[in-house]
Amino acid sequence: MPTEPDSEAPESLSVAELADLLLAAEAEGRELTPLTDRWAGLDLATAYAVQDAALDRRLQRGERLSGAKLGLTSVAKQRTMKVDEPVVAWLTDRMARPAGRGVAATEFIHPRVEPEIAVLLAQPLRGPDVTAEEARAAIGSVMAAVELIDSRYQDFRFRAPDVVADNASAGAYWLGERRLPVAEVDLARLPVAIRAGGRTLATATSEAVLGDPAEALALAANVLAARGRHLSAGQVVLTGAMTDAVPLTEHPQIEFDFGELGLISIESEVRHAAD
Ligand code: OOG
Ligand code: MG
Repeated sequence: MPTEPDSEAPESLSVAELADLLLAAEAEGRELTPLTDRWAGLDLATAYAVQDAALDRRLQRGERLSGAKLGLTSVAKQRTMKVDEPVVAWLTDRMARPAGRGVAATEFIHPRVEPEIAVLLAQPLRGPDVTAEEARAAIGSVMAAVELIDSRYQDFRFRAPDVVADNASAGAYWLGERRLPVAEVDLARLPVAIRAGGRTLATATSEAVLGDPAEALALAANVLAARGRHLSAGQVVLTGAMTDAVPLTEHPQIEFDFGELGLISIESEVRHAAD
């Protein structure tokens, strides 16, 4: 039976209004139902326009663009999230967290953390038609990273356009302190082990990321090119989770051991009202 669209139905919202809706949900820690539940016509191009409009708002309020992230570049993530295409989103300096500093779970709706390989670009990268080889040549150094994702949608339930509009669930990220020149690592064979409470929760290698994180980097440049954007030298790119994400609140401390790239330990703190 057809239902009357209510006054808040996304049909009646512009790209700018959808960006505001998602940013307000983030600021207020409020969950939304997927936009596509009410607006089946929301396509990827419109969703990327919403993502770009939200980035403009972030920059207007003083955040600085620090780079880009990929999402859903591993089979593990695609299966769990039930979205089988990689997506690209923006990172700002506000999301960057200093190494060794804990995180307050109460800052977020339902935070999950996941291991990633991060690259620091020495050269700009402009699509279309960037190959993995060209992408690798643009990398200066390689680092371990942990991303905290915090979908603004209830229960992390979304379709591809929803998650694109929501900046691919970006919440926060930590970079490992050890930076290795790209020539000194085997980019497609970097290991990670996740440990918590004396147990190993998961292990993987960077091959899980589209076969090679350089493929993910090339994909980012090519997806950005479709809307006239590119990656700049000095930017960081998170190439996508190597394993499923771990709910932050299930463990007071989660260790991500990246072998030669070092260890990132995430401690979650309970923040008190007076803080
Ligand atoms: C979407 C973001 C996925 C990744 O690394 O695969 C992502 C999500 O799972 O909420 O950041
Ligand atoms: Mg991620």
